[in-house]
Amino acid sequence: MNRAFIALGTNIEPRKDYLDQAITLLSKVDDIQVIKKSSIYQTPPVGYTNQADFLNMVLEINTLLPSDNLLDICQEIENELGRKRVIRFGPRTIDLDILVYNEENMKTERLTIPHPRMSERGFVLVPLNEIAPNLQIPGLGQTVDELLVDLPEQEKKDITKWKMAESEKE
Ligand code: PH2
Ligand code: MG
Ligand code: MG
Repeated sequence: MNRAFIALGTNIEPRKDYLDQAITLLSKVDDIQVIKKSSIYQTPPVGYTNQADFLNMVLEINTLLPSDNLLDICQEIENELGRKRVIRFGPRTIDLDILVYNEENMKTERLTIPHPRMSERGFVLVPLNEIAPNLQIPGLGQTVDELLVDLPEQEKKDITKWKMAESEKE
């Protein structure tokens, strides 16, 4: 069995529905079990800033799939949920990024693991720290908790736990 962490991000409404649907679709894959879910966080856009705030969260999964097949599944779910690739780092219905896969430290044309920008991103480290603070990031020699402590305050100050408004609850 392989252990992996996947980051989810969305900034096109209905954002919460896109997160829920992505988790449902991942759970339906025979060779994937969702083990842990972080809370949902509201986060300011990073990289391309002229766009709406994101909802971000992180999942821990167990899977029998090799990492490149896991990537195929992530991309199929992004396509199924209407992801259009227009602007790099731009608005999206859903983004599914493999952060960590076992102790792998690898780079192919399609996939780099651990995710190359994860250690700079509060919107990844804050939810990941909630479910796996002691996870060692392969190749970095630091745990999630240590990376988060080292992250500049600027990158984490506007990240808040998200709660669904009363009016939106079914
Ligand atoms: N994803 C990006 C670029 N910028 N900013 C936030 N807050 N959350 C994201 O998920 C995100 C982003 C590229 O994948
Ligand atoms: Mg991404
Ligand atoms: Mg992506």
